[in-house]
Amino acid sequence: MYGGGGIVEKFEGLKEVSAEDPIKLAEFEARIDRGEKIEPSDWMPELYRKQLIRMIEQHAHSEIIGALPEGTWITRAPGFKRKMALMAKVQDEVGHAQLLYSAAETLGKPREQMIEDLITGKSKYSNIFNYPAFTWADCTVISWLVDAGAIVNQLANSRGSFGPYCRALERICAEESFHLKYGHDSVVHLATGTPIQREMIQAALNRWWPPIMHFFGPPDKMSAHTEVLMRWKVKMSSNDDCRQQFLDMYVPKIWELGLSLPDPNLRKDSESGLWLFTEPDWEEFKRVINGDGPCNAERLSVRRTVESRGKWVKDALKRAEAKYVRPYA
Ligand code: FAQ
Repeated sequence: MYGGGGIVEKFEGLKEVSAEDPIKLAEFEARIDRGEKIEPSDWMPELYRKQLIRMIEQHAHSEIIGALPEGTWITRAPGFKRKMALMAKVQDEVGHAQLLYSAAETLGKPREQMIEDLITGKSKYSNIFNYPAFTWADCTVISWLVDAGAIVNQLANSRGSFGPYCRALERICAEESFHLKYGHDSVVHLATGTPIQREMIQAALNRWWPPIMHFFGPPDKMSAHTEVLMRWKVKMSSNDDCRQQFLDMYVPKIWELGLSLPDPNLRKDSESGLWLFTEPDWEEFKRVINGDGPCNAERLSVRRTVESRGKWVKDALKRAEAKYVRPYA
């Protein structure tokens, strides 16, 4: 389907590394090999800095944009307990963005610039949040399976090399595990409920499965950045490995609930131990991550509105001389 072509041009950045001081580079790589953490004030190759900024920034954007599909369900969540839990979850996601923006800032890119790059469409964020959550069941699938996918990726990377990112990920994973339990409970409730509830959760799974398969990124052979990110232990597990781990952990749980997945070829190969599946539509993935998914325009427009409405707060906070204000009344 994709005939060996890449999602982006194959990454040429490793050439840049040869311009670095070879002694410092060797020391840096030896530290990484020994499993030491690299801190913001330590020497690092420019490419390591650039790659980390790209990845952590995209991750931060994914968290605030990721709060939107579920956020729209807070007012419509079925019952007080679900509403409370969903509200807490959405707040957590926004908190994760704060942690991640702070981690990316330690590498020298100001937060204002990151937000600007998000709302002007220059920076990417996760494909998955460009799809609509039509029903409450869509919302529960996000809470369970998108959080599950996020944990697979982030637990691995929390053991990586860059201190601030790893520390942020450790905290994020702890919170995501609460989201996962909440999401699982919500899905089980629907899957063991009335025929209409079962139908609703099945339809949601059918809708979300293709973007979930895309979520882990393109296959390793098409991935532009995996090689360098794994060499420097930023990524601790490749896209294919994360996808396999997710399938291994969650497909049996989905099937146990009597639900099906919209891929007739999905099965575990007994010889290799690997999951076999129909190749996802990587052309669709490419369109979505480049701005042309069902909800990209809406998601960015919400963020632009929020930025312009909240500007007066930011401006006020920046005015050190306005420490004391006279109340109007
Ligand atoms: N979506 O060479 P690779 C969450 C891009 S957090 C969009 O393989 P890499 C929490 C990639 O950027 C979810 N773009 O890239 C939550 C690159 O484009 P570029 C986010 C994608 O970096 C739950 C190009 O394709 N998680 O869900 C995607 O080695 C529920 C080539 O790809 C993170 O960000 C994608 N899925 O591997 C919140 C974790 N995949 O930059 C609310 C940190 C690839 O050259 C509710 N990030 N691309 O223009 C990572 O682990 C990695 O960056 C990957 C991609 C694995 C996402």
